[in-house]
Amino acid sequence: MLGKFFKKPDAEQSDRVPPGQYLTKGFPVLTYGNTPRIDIEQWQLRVWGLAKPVTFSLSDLMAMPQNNFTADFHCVTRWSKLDVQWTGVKITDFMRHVEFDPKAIYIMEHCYGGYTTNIPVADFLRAENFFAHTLFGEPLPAEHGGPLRLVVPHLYAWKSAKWINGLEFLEREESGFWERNGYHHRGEPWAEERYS
Ligand SMILES: Nc1nc2c(c(=O)[nH]1)N[C@H]1C(S)=C(S)[C@@H](COP(=O)(O)O)O[C@H]1N2
Ligand SMILES: [Mo]
Repeated sequence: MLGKFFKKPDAEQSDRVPPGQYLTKGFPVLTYGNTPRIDIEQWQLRVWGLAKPVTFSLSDLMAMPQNNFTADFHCVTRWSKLDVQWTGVKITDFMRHVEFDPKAIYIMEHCYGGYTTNIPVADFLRAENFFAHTLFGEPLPAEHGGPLRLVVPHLYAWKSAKWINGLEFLEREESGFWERNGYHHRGEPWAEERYS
């Protein structure tokens, strides 16, 4: 695991690297299955469940306030990448267009290709979360989730759904793909919430 691409954090960076993680300079691709083929014209992000149903196109997202973000990225398989630069839409701005029932406490994130992952509503609504369409100044490559992915910097990256196409608001916790397969139900890197 250690070697050319992975290194132990130096002192300056170590306070930014959660326990048991190693730094990588590259940006590995971690996908269960294949990169889905997506027609940008047909692309949709749909909201349903305990929320007023609404569908967004990519141009709807592009019409929302755009921001640059710098965020650290922590995969539960122990690689971390610091200072990833993204452009996109803050979840707090996006959520101005969504009305959900206060009884909803969990969200299932749905994706093109069938991947799912869950997140508590409170974790989803955090100010630092965003949808990204640009990575280091270039259109988000398909393998990293283009045209649009979610980024949730404070949780392990399996919560940062690539090719996201749905937010299902739920009254109770349901398991997504990795949660069903033994991963922790929340996934906080600083607490090493890796597996359940
Ligand atoms: N749709 C989808 N999203 C996904 C995944 C996936 O397999 N499918 N893998 C997750 C995992 S485990 C990680 S670490 C990150 C990896 O993102 P990257 O491939 O851009 O590095 O995406 C997350 N989002
Ligand atoms: Mo991951």
